[in-house]
Amino acid sequence: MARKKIIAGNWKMNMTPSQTVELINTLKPLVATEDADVVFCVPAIDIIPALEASKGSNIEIGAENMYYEEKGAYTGEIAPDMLTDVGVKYVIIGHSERREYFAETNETVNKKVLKAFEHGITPIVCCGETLTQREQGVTMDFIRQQVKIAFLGVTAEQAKTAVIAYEPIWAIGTGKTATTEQAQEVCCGIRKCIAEIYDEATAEAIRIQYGGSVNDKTAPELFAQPDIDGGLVGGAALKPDFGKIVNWK
Ligand code: G2H
Repeated sequence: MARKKIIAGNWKMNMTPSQTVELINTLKPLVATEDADVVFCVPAIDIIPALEASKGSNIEIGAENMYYEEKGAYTGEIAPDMLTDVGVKYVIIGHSERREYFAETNETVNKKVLKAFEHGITPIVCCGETLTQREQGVTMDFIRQQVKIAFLGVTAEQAKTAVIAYEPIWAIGTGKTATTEQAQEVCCGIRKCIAEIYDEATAEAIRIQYGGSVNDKTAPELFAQPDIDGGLVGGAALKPDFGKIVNWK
């Protein structure tokens, strides 16, 4: 069965709650489609206004992060059932900015992925290499390690529903998109890695996004690749052009 595309916005640390309502009202008619799942991953404080504003539309709301414990003395963190209680369906896990600025590791990513599945939240698991790693020819070794650790203890049935976002760090917010060939090659490599961990059926089912300076010009070619099932979009998800990205065909 053909995989349905999934196009997600990663708002990062942008948009106040009132700006959230305004932006969703603007984007709602522009992102309407039945061809793709459309997810807006927003800052924690924007989740409730985003859910309210997106009612009656095809937009699903996701979080940008989540903690791997149920509750307790973890000042500043968001628990999984806080997300599910209000209707959050997706959570970005292990974005390179979380890894770089907030000391997330492959091990904490794995704990969060397991916890998300335990609560029925679909994780969007991020991976991607630095420029140095690419130049040294170790891109796939590095990403395979990220993916293998992220999915430790995850069942094949769970993995089939997961989303992986391949985001080369050198392409994030830099305006440098990976070439279509580079993005397809790595997404194909990730799918092979999933086949090795699980089986062909799981590899065929899992959705793999490309992320890193995606815009309405680059999206059509990227999303037409056989192993690229959509995108994780940062800067361009905050503009009306996101509608063109979602309706890329
Ligand atoms: C990569 C991406 C969204 P941008 O981080 O996750 O952001 O499209 O701004 O590079």
